[in-house]
Amino acid sequence: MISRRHFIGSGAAVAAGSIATSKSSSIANASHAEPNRPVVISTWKHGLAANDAAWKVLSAGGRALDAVETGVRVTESDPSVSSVGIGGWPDASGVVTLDACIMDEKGDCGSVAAIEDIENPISVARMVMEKTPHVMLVGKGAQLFAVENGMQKKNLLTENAKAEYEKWKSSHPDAIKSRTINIENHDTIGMLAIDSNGNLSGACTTSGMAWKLPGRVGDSPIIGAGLYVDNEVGAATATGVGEAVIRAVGSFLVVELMRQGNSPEDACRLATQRVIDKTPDWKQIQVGFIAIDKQGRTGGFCIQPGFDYAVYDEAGGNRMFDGKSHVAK
Ligand code: SD4
Repeated sequence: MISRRHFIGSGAAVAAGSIATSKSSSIANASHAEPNRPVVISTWKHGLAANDAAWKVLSAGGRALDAVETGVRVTESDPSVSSVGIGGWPDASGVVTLDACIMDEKGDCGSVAAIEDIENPISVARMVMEKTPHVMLVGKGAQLFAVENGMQKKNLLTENAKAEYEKWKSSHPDAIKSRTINIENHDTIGMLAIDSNGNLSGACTTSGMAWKLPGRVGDSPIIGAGLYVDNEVGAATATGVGEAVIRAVGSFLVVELMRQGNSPEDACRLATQRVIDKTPDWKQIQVGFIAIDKQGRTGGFCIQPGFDYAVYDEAGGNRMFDGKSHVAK
């Protein structure tokens, strides 16, 4: 099955060297003599509401780490978002499993994967980072850790998500047996922020690909793939088909490209080009990155048109940008 955003049908016009630009991100990318701070950037339209919450923290002089956790919790707790937290579409057996990770200015990080019945996995990821000697907890252990640290278990499968699942299941009765991964549109939230002290942090949280094989984990909780922060250089996060992002160690790659002197947008463009080069069926998938650098410049780039992201800073307020894409609109 082809998804609306991450998988496309055949016949997409490939722009040989041409780039689709429906709206310029030049405001956010204008080079500043003085660093632009604070700034928050996040993936997709649900990023606007998440940015609003993050901005409250940042504009009060708060830490980027608190801003990104606060921001993405809004999306996790919104049952109308079918790709993150409560309301997320389940796996092929009808179970909602969530993945999330967080990384701060010190290079500390925490992550949870395939966690069930916990609405805000980003806060569990933060507790893994702050309260354990580990980076990543998965499945039952992650859930137990969350409950022991005061989080409530809750049914995350909303009536709407259940109805979508039943619709899908009735048209794919052998989906698990045949080990076919049928992937629908899923829009992870990745958020990056720089605070007024110039410190960077990032968070990424998702219910992963809808109808995934039980046990499947994508890029979103993998440090370096779904998210990476280096306080000397910048930060990046990914959305789209996680398998392709993991293979390219995508977010780490974006940060390394910025370290080599590329702007955030150029780094995202070069990293999505790398994904294309390494993915034989790249015309069928969507991958997008967003990035922020130490100067507070932001940018994004994707393979297919249709990816957008939200940026909030003092000069421009909270607004959307269309991600430039390798494939023309
Ligand atoms: C995954 N990267 O699980 C996630 C899905 C996603 O926007 O980003 N959707 O592969």
